[in-house]
Amino acid sequence: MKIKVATLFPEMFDCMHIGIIGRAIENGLIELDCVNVRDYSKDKHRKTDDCPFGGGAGMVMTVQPLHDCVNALDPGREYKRIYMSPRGETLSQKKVVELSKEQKLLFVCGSYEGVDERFIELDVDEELSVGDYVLTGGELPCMVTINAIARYVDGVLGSEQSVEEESFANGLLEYPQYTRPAVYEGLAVPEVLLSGNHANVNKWRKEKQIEITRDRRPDLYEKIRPLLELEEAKKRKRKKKGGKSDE
Ligand code: 4G4
Repeated sequence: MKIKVATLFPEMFDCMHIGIIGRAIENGLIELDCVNVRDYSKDKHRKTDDCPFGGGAGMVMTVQPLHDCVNALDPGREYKRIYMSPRGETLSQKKVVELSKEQKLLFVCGSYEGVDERFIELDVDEELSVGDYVLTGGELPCMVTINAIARYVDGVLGSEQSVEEESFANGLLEYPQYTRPAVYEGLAVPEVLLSGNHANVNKWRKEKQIEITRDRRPDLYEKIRPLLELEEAKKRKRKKKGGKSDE
């Protein structure tokens, strides 16, 4: 997957070369190219902002450097162009999976009070937000989005780590995890996890997922409830027929 980023702070993206995403870049699974919008300013002082028409506080990024930058990076309009903005569509796991299917993504990070609206009109395919809060720039939201997408690129996660089994894949929050030691400060790991009975382990984990989701995220629980009720009904039917349960 090819990813380009237009930003006034390309150095912020140095941290993308650490850890799992860093390894994916090293292995050529992801190509990340971060470019300074300022390099495209035609102003003699390399200015990239100006005061807003109509007045008001703060500065607005001017259209010329952004337009020239994006069209130098993607002259053939081959990239899906995404502008990080608090008024964009909220990023969800569904949206992450959708974006992970693209071959070419170009992110634009705004600073100050945002960008001249004509840039969005001319050069942006979609506006994307990482949540209902305001940051000083689009860089952190962009990195959050790239990180979430990269996990779905083939080969990025090790074979043991799977994106299928995790939280949100089945609409439920994660079950509690434990590792050695079996007792710490008097706190023991739940018995069933040491039993070696995989069917019982899976049953316990699913029950915990449901309990945690119901308690912490009633909104998610209500969405998944019809599915859970369907599963319960199927289980009852199987029991009646005397068939083998999968749990
Ligand atoms: C566009 C318009 C994204 C970009 C205004 C960007 C939060 C998010 C910015 C601004 C951002 C988000 C400066 C308010 C840059 N903040 N929620 N800031 N502001 O995804």
